[in-house]
Amino acid sequence: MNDGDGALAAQAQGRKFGPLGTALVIIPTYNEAENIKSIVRRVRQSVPEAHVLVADDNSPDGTGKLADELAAEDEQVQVLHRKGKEGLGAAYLAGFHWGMDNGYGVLIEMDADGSHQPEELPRLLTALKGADLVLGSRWVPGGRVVNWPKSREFISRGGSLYSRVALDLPLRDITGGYRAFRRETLEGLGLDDVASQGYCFQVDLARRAVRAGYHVVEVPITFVERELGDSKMSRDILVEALWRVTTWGVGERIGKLRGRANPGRKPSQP
Ligand SMILES: Nc1nc2c(ncn2[C@@H]2O[C@H](COP(=O)(O)OP(=O)(O)OP(=O)(O)O)[C@@H](O)[C@H]2O)c(=O)[nH]1
Ligand SMILES: [Mg+2]
Repeated sequence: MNDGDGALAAQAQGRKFGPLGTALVIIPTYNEAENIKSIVRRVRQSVPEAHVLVADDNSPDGTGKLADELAAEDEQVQVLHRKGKEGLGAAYLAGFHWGMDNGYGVLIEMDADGSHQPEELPRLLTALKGADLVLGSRWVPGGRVVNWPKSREFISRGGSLYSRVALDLPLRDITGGYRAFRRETLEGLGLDDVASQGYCFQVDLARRAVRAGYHVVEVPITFVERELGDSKMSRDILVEALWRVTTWGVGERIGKLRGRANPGRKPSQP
């Protein structure tokens, strides 16, 4: 939601948010050799106090080796080598667990391809001081995309709109992947049963955060289309998102109807 409106914002009023703790910027990579060095350098410059974790799925183009070189010369950069390509969702889950096991207070999601500008990280972190989860948002006032073909914008806007309506979520950019979580928020989302892989991984986490009653704030970002390397977006990822979002939406509506028929019954958890 936009900061300041809606039920959750009202609920958050008067709530005290604890200090943030050290931030870990998690960058999942698959064949990002052309991008990895510049993105990590930009993160380190933009938020020098934050640490970086590159979660690489054994990229055939040697991204993991380049990340090791960065880690060797900078103790605030770490690399999580995974055995093979398992999708964005699995890489983030592994990164979240690594970060929580190692005591980080803030876990940030960011793409390697430059679409998420590291220079906007300080704004996300400032917003997180008064929130449980901050979404970098292309579709709130002030947010925008640069160099995207109309077809891509249509798919992205449509995906968010469909998720908003099907799942009744008070959010504008539900598929975006530039986000900052407090660790306590992640701990409350029930990550162990998240099975989503691609875009719907992002929808799934946003849905869980809203259902759990967390204060979710959208901060406008400028999303820049990748200039180097190849997109991993595929038809399968879109079909997975459409299928899962529809299934969740239908499931939740059936749950509500059952709840109305049996008022004593506890609503199911996300
Ligand atoms: N570890 C890991 N990272 C992945 C995987 N698939 C995608 N990524 C990374 O996730 C981020 C987002 O992927 P992109 O291909 O840029 O997807 P996108 O931003 O939706 O698509 P474009 O706008 O076309 O770039 C990038 O940093 C990718 O390298 C995967 O299976 N494993
Ligand atoms: Mg991208």
